[in-house]
Amino acid sequence: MSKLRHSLPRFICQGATLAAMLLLGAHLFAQSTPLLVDVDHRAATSLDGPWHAIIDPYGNGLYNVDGSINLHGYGENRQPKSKSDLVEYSFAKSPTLRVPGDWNTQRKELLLYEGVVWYEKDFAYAPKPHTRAFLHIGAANYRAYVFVNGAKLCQHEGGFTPFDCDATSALQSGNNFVVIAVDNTRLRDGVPTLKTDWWNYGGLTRDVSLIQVPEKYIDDFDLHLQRGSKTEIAGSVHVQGAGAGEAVVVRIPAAGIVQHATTDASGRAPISIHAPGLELWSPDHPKLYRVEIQAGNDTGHDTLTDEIGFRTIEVRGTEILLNGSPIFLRGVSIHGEAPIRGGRATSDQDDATLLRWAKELGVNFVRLPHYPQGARMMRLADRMGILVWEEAPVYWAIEFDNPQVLAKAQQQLAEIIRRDRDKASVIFWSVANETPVTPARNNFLQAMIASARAQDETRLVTAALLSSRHGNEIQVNDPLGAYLDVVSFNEYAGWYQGTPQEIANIKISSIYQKPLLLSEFGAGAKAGFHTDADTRWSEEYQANVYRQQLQMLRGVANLRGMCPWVLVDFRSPLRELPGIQDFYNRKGLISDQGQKKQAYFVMQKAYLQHTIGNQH
Ligand code: GCB
Repeated sequence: MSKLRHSLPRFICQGATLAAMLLLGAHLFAQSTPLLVDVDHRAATSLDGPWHAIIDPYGNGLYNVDGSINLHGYGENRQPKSKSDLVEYSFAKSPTLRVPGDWNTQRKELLLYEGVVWYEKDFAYAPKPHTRAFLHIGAANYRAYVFVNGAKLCQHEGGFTPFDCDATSALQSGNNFVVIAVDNTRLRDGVPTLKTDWWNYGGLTRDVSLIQVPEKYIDDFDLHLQRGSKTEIAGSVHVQGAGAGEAVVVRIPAAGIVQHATTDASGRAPISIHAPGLELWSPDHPKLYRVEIQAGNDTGHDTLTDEIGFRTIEVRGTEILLNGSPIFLRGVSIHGEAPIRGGRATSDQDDATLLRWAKELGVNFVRLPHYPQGARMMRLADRMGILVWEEAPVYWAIEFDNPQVLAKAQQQLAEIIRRDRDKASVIFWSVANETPVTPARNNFLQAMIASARAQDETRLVTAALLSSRHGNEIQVNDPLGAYLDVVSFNEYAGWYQGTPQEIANIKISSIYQKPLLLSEFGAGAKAGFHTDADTRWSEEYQANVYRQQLQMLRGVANLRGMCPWVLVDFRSPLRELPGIQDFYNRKGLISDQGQKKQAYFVMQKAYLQHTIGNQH
C-alpha cells in the first residue's frame, strides 16, 4: 500500500440504495446540455487561437457573494459608455492565452493557479435561415460558464468531456463575442475530487468551434457490429427536431451498402444492416470505412460522414476475444500530457508522438487513465490500430454517498460514450480507478456499470481495482469484480510494497473466473541516474522491478493483458522530492523530455519477443 493509498478517507454508506441512486442519477443527467457527435467531421468555424484572458482569483466577475452566478459580471464584456463610466475590467486590454491549451504552462505565474480565468474572443457570423448554431467546447477544466454577446447560454461541469451550447438566439449578423469563464477550483463533491496524482491543468484545453446545422439535424448515432456477429450492423440514428417519418439513409460505399430507415416519434431511426464480407478492424488491419449518414430529403437534409471500423469484442470464460479470437493486451498507460513541451496534450502531433512511442514499445493496447483524453487520440488510435481503454474520472475516494456526485460521474461517462462510440479502437469503458471498498462505493459503481451497459451494449466494462496483499499473496477479491467483464487490478510490488528481490516469491490470484488485466505496476526512476539496482530512483532499480514483475506475471493464470505505469513521466503536485521528482511522477518508461529509460527496453523486449502474454 502506498502512502497515498493509506490516506484515502473511509466512507460510511448513508443508506443510499442502488435503485435510488440509479433513478436520481438518470434524472439529474436528463437536465444536462445537448451534445453533438462526430463533430470533427462537421463543417465548423474554428475559434481556436488567442483569446483575451482575465485572471480572476476571487471569482469577482463570476460569483455573487452568496456563490450564485452573477449574470451581469465580466460575462457582459462591458465597455465604458462615457468617460465617467466605471468599468473595472477590460478584455480588450488584457493579454491573450492560446486555445486550446491549459493556462498553467502558458504563463509562469499560472503554473499552480487554481481559480477562475475568463476568456473572450470576437468573431464574425452570418446567420443562415433555418439553421441552428452551436458553440462546441472540446473540454474546459473544470467548470465553465458560457456567454455570447453578453447573455449567459449554458454551463458545464466536468473537465474532460465536450459540450455544446445552443447559441442560435444569441448570435447576430456581423460581429459577435463569446466569453467563457473557466474555474478549475477543486471540489470535494467534484469528479474527480480534491486529490489526484496529476496536474489540475485549467482552461479551454481542447478545440472550440462554432457549428451550424439545419433545423433538423443528426445529433447522435451508433453503428456497430452486433456482439458475436461479423455480418450484422446494428444501431440507430437520432434526428433532433424530427418526429416520426423522417427519412434516414446510411451508406457505406466501399461495402456497397445503402440502407434506408425512418425515424420513430422520438426522432430515432433503428438501423439494421446485413453486411457480409466486411473487412474487420484489428490492430493488424485497422480498416476504416467511410460511412455517410443522411437525414431528411431533397428540400432539406443534414449529412454527416465518419470513418468507422467494424470489429467485435467479447469475453468468453477467461478469454478476451477480438473478432472471435483470443487476444493478449500488450498495453501501456498514457497520461494526456504533451511530450517534451509539457502541459495538456492538445494537438495531433502531441498524440502522434505518444502513440508512436507506445507502438515502438510493442503495444497493441493503451490504457488512457484517469479521465477522458481528446477525441483526436481515439481517431489516431483507430488509424494506427491500437486498442484503447477509456476511463471516467472516478478516482480514489470521491463522495460515493452523494447522489449528486453520482449524477456528475454518470454525466461524464455518458458524454464520453456518446463521443467515442464510433471509434473501433475503444474496447473498454473503465468506471473507476483504485476506489476503496465500501457499501456506498459498491452501489455507486454498480450504477456506473449499469449506465455504461445501457448506453453501449457492445464494449467491455472494467475498473482498475485495488488488490489486497497478505505476505506473498496478492489476491484480487474486490466484490465489484462480480459485475465487470474484465477484472483489472493495480499492484506495486517492488515499489510501494517490498523490494524488487521479493517479487519473485509473490503469487497473484483472483477469486473470479474472468479475464484478469494488470492495469498498473511500475517503479520510479530519474532518467540518466545510473547506479546499482538497489538504489531507489535509479534506472537500474526501475529496470529490475520490471524484470522481476515480468518473471512473476508469466505465472499468473488468466492474465489477459497488462499496462505498465506509465509511458511518460507526468506532472503531479504530489511528487515533490527535489532533484528527483520536482513535481513529476517519475514512473515513466520515458522521461518528460523523451529520454528512454532502461525499463523501456526491458518492457520492449518482452513485448516484441512475445515472452509475456502466452499463457492461453
Ligand atoms: C496509482 C494510481 C496512479 C498513480 C500511481 C503512482 O495507483 O492509479 O494514478 O499515479 O499509482 O504512481 O503511485
